[in-house]
Amino acid sequence: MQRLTQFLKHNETPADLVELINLLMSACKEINAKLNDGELAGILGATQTENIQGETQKKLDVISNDLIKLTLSESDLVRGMASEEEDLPVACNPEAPYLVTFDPLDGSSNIDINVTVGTIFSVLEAQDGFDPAEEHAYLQPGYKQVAAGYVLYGPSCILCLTTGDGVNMFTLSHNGEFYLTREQVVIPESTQEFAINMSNLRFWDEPIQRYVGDLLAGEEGPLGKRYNMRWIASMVAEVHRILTRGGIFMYPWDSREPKKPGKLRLMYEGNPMSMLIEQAGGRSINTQIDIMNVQPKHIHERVSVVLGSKQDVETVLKYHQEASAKAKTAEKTSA
Ligand code: P6P
Repeated sequence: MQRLTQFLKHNETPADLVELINLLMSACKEINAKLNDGELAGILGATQTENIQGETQKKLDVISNDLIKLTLSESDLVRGMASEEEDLPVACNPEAPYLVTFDPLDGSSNIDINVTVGTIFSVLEAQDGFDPAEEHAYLQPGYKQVAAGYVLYGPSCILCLTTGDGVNMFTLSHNGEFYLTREQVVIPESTQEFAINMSNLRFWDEPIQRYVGDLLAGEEGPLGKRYNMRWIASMVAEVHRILTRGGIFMYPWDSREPKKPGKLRLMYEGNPMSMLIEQAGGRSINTQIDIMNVQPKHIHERVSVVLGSKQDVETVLKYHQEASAKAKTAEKTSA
């Protein structure tokens, strides 16, 4: 079995990127160990604080964030970092080559019920002339990422990684090494499994309501097949399922907070997951364009997400295009 570092070197990954990925993994292994201790470590439950997202922070959100922040800030590879749990970017080494954005513990509402959570990370090249303490340094579209991945803290601890040459998965062994367990992952073109939080149905835009209605119509409906549904409320787990057996995941805009394009964050959820999905042959859109083509305006900016098996995502895109065309025609008629 090939170890992570051996695999990356064999695939001619730049040496400093290999070192950065290993640094990130050292922090994630510590997070994994703390999660495994669960109640015994007395670190479950919520803090008294809220993050910039307006979410009450779990103790492990803060612990995971601090672990990654400490590990990266000591490195001469990281010029700065932006975290879901940090209001502002954190400047590190001004000469370093990389920027890192991350969600230290995605799905943390699942921790207290012992359900899968994960760390999501995205690596960008630092641009000279931009202060890494300012958010502008990070506002690069997703196609600029040099690496992206997640560490899934589930029944096993799995690193899913892309450095732009396909998607590979590595499982953590008791000896502390990540071993290659799935190489060049490919998502099936079409699926029979969808993931969306159905409790928001009445708040969705018409094209999403139409698409989900067609999914539920099954064999007799326009999509002509029966679908199954999953919702884990942990994006890392949903994406891992899609990379493993196909599917479509949706967290679209809804009218509960109409000024926000969606619930999920572009820089450290949408973009890294989109790079993985697209590198595995899937598609990832914000219902209008590919998420990795979105020009970020803020580090905590949100994005509508529809990702997974290419054919199914493109059906959602088609429904949105049809709705826009219909609205334009109606506008002309009423003018
Ligand atoms: P809801 C977790 O909080 C998260 O950011 C994603 O991991 C997950 O897909 C989504 O929110 C769940 O949201 O509204 O179903 O609780």
